[in-house]
Amino acid sequence: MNVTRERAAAVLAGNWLGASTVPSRALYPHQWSWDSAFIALGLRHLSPGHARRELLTLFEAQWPDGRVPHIVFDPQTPPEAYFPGPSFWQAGRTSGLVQPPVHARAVLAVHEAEPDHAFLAALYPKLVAWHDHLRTGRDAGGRGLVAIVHPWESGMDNSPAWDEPLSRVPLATGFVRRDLAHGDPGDRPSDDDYGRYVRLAAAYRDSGYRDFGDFVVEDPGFNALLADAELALAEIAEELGLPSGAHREAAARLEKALQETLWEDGFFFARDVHTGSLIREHTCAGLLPLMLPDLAVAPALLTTATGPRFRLGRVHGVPSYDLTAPGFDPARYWRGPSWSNVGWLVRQGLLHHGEFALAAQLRDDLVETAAQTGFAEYADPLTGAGHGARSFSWTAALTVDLLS
Ligand code: 9YW
Repeated sequence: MNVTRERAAAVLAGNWLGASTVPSRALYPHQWSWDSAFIALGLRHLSPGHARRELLTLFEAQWPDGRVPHIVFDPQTPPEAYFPGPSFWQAGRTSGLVQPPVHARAVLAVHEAEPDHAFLAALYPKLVAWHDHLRTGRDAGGRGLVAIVHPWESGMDNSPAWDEPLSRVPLATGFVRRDLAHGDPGDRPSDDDYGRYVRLAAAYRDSGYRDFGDFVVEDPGFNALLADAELALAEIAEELGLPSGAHREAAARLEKALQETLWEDGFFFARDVHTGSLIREHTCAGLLPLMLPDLAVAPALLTTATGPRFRLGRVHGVPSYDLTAPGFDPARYWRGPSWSNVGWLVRQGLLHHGEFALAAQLRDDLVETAAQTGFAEYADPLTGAGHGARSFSWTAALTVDLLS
């Protein structure tokens, strides 16, 4: 077996809790929603049974209203290991936010690695309920797009696109950040960001996890991933001998809404639902619609991806933020560094749009950067240097997938 693949497999084995995987032993010692989907994409090659368990464990924590929580807390882990923990969320053993819906794609991929009808049949209705929850409960703008109510829901916490809507949120005080015990403050969100995250999450919690609050945003990344997930759900339905038309129609509606309402000047921007305006920051979320095979504007989006803002193919991975923006920071979390999950998703998009050479180059770079950084959480796009946690689960899992 390839040495890098073996090392990646060892990272996953070390982060396995028994029925799910932690993103990182020290920094994120519980189960995270979209992490689990990416982790399952790697685990399926090593042990399909573990991959199925990972996803089944996550969906066992699904709420009756269909939402899949962004964190499922591990009861064995001491409460002080992570903030905000269960006592903050007051929602049993989960948080009340969500993360990008990449799960249907992961479920399908796990089934493809080792066909298991019972697994698909168990998860199909849960995935339908999850997507219905987003579609019916989150269309705050009435444009047929899902709105997120917290930066954590985007999976890209301190994206520069959130600065403006977040500036309306007052700062919370009187809490202790646990993340700084495990990371360089220069690699992490700022104290002000954290104060606003906590305030916003507390307000959402106090509304019974129902009301749209101060931060309501249509994110092109989240919506593109939901459209892709509907396409995956259509394939799952077909495998099960069920009608799939409604899923394909849902994907087409999302794609149309993305193009009609978030596309401008060669890019997909987020919309601040409170002001109705687009937030004109070029972040990697705006590249994720490349995942959609029928995307009419793909050639123009590829031009932006390979142009000066992202320099795809000429830097390491996919920068999380515009390389030409004054606020670009190669080390700070979602304000510049390249993340392997985004690289993996963009590579899928390149394959869908016939960019095979660029896809192969991206794949080689993702694998090499992961191996050289000890499977870092994120990397400097200009130098390839690792930042954040090491032995990070999705970096390892997606390396396994790219090498399989
Ligand atoms: C949080 C676990 C998560 C990822 C997110 C990343 C960060 C912090 O860590 O979020 O508390 O949710 O931004 O994408 O899922 O790895």
